[in-house]
Amino acid sequence: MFSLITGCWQFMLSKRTVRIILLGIDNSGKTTLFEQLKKRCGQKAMALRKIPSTTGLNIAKINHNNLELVLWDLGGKEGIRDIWANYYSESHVVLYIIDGVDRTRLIEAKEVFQELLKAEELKSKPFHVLINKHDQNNCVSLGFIREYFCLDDVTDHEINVLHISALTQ
Ligand SMILES: Nc1nc2c(ncn2[C@@H]2O[C@H](COP(=O)(O)OP(=O)(O)OP(=O)(O)O)[C@@H](O)[C@H]2O)c(=O)[nH]1
Ligand SMILES: [Mg+2]
Repeated sequence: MFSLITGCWQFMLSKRTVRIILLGIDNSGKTTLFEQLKKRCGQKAMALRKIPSTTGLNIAKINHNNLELVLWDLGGKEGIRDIWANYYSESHVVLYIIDGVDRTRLIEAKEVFQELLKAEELKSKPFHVLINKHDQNNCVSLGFIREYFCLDDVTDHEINVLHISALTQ
């Protein structure tokens, strides 16, 4: 999973600090991924199965190959999403997390994603769409999300889509 961060090579080669913003609707697994990344980098992390819903922002700084990675994990509940826009202009890379198991909320995840694509401050920044909870055997396929989110129609962002399991990998 760490490769999804180190995959942002273009930015890493050109900057000393890379700011990565984790977005997605609540319960998609953003904070689990955030804590897992901290743990993988030797930092103190919360017990993964005891993470409460995020009410604001979690920040971590990770040093990797002489680079400073700044992770911003934002709360995804509907009433909190208004604060997201405060972080767009300073961010370099967007990780958009989807719960790949909860089909009842895919439409909401899609609508929120489409709003992000319209944000001027995120224009031309790379998006990594991470279909989380791939440890569950009913997780949706890459092809389904690519089609359902109309990812092939997006022309003004570099978009990568991949499965992850924030909890177990
Ligand atoms: N099976 C499975 N469950 C996961 C995975 N990642 C997260 N979860 C569970 O999903 C639930 C929500 O995880 P969070 O990381 O709190 O989700 P969030 O996106 O940060 O939610 P908000 O802070 O409310 O926006 C928790 O019960 C996690 O244990 C995963 O890879 N697999
Ligand atoms: Mg959270």
